[in-house]
Amino acid sequence: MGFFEKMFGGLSKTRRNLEDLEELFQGYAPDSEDFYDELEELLVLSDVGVPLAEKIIKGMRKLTWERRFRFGDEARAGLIELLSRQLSVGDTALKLTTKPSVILMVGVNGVGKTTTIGKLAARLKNEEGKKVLLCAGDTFRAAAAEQLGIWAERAGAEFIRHEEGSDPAAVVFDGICAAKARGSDVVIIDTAGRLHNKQNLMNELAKIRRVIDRELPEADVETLMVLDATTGQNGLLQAKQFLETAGLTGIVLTKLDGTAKGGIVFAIADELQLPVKYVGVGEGMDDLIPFVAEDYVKALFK
Ligand SMILES: Nc1nc2c(ncn2[C@@H]2O[C@H](COP(=O)(O)OP(=O)(O)OP(=O)(O)O)[C@@H](O)[C@H]2O)c(=O)[nH]1
Ligand SMILES: [Mg+2]
Repeated sequence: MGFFEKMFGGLSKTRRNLEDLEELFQGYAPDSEDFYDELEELLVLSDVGVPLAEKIIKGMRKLTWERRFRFGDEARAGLIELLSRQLSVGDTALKLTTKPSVILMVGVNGVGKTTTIGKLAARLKNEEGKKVLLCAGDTFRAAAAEQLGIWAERAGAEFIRHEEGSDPAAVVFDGICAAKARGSDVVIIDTAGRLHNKQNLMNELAKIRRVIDRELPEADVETLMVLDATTGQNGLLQAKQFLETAGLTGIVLTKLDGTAKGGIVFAIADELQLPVKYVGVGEGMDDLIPFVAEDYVKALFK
């Protein structure tokens, strides 16, 4: 199955939520206020957020006037264009040019960090021929390192862990040393799910970050925040905190398959000015898709 088909499948719940949109375009009249009201309502329903929905409506009015839309098809294409443009905020590709380079995976509890690392390791190895090392920076629970170890084996990646309760920054230090010694291309660091308002955990994250910067000052570092799409707008608040502490370079949006709130990507781009780099559409190894804005928007429509 191609990426577009997977994305299309993953967005089925959101698309169902937007079904009325098609009807709206069928009965389209450029000067109908109902059209704009209903469009705004649908956008809010799929978790675009009120401020951004209003902005999109404004943009839609402007485009309609500028291009003299008369038919539903024109308006539909205009909306797709507007929404795609909304998602252009930086590079969606991972920048991993140095050897080694680092991916630091952060986010609150249970959003899918460890699973995403497993999927990503498999992708980098199989698609790009990279030598990947997974580093168990989640020392909070022994089970966390075990879970990552299983993914390392599945993905054919190397694996570094310490005992439960040890200092995550020390594991990261070891992971980086091992990567240098073994000639790894990418070190992916798992971290404990931390609540953004737990100051000590956020400090721990900052410490990990300092170790990376000290040991690999020249390295490309991607700090990806994993966001659970089912949490919708709430996730945005979390992301803002992580942005301050960890200096994020992008977002991975997981569990799109389980939600009708796929509109959240627009709010992420708007409020965080960060690119979504991957989306998760299931629990399997292949269920991680590189994010392509235009495909995403097209998959929202039938
Ligand atoms: N449906 C679906 N489930 C997912 C996806 N990504 C992760 N999951 C599931 O979400 C659950 C939590 O995933 P983990 O990877 O353990 O999440 P985590 O962020 O590492 O959790 P903690 O380490 O406890 O903070 C697991 O059951 C995963 O299989 C996704 O894209 N779609
Ligand atoms: Mg985990």
